[in-house]
Amino acid sequence: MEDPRLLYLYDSRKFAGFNKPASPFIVLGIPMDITSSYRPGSRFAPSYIRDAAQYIEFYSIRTGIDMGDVGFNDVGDIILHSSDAEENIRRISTVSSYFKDKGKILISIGGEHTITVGTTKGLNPDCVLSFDAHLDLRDEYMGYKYDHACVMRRISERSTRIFEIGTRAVSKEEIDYANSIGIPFITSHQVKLLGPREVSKKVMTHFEGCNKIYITFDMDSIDPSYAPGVATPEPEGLDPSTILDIVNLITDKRIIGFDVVEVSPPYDPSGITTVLASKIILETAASIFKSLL
Ligand SMILES: [Mn+2]
Repeated sequence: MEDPRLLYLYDSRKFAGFNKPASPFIVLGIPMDITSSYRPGSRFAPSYIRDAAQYIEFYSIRTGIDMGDVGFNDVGDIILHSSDAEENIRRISTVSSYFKDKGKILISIGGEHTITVGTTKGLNPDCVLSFDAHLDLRDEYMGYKYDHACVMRRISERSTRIFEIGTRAVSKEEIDYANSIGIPFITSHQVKLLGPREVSKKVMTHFEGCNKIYITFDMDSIDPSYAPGVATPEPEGLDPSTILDIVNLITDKRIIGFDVVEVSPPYDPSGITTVLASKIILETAASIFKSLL
């Protein structure tokens, strides 16, 4: 009998056209777009990113891995409620837990950043690495606890160990909270001064003893000159090569999943942000696959 958790899935176009059940990688679209405060449209990102992936090379020079051989198993999109964020987090968690039980590595394409509250609930990592311009550590935003500005706060409440990279847009309350419970963050400016090797060392030290690591890529961590089509653009961001270098240095067998969130295709008329999002998915998957060999 089919697992009832799969009832929340509906079929979609495939990531770069891949449909390879034997692949260790599941691709899951999560087009949730309810709490975006500035530039909505992330509900369209899963299909745009899947489409853009079709037109880039699958061979990763960084890792020597041909993702064309490894492939992806794209299982479609989650059926979401149009206004109930908490119900959606429950559904996202339910579907994610199914693929965790199958021993797969879950690649989720958002949607707004709030989806990460659901994927991490379902996958239950003990450590989370977040690339983001924002700390997302607000207790609530506009009176609401399940919001894209509160993502890492909700995750931190499960005693998950967190590390944030690319920080440059924060509130005093968030910095106080991060310091009080010990969430290290490296600003985009510090990343530039330190370089990928030193940054990755700090992450690995903080994640010592972790068994299951999850990575979330908020595309607004990247400078708007490279990634203009995001819900909340923030100047002075990271460059894509630096992010991928850091990922390549920290990736090992402990990675159980990652997501790419906050792309807003209506604000990405050139398509450059969706191409970059699909490139990040390909390169990160290649790094993870290499660590499994
Ligand atoms: Mn953000």
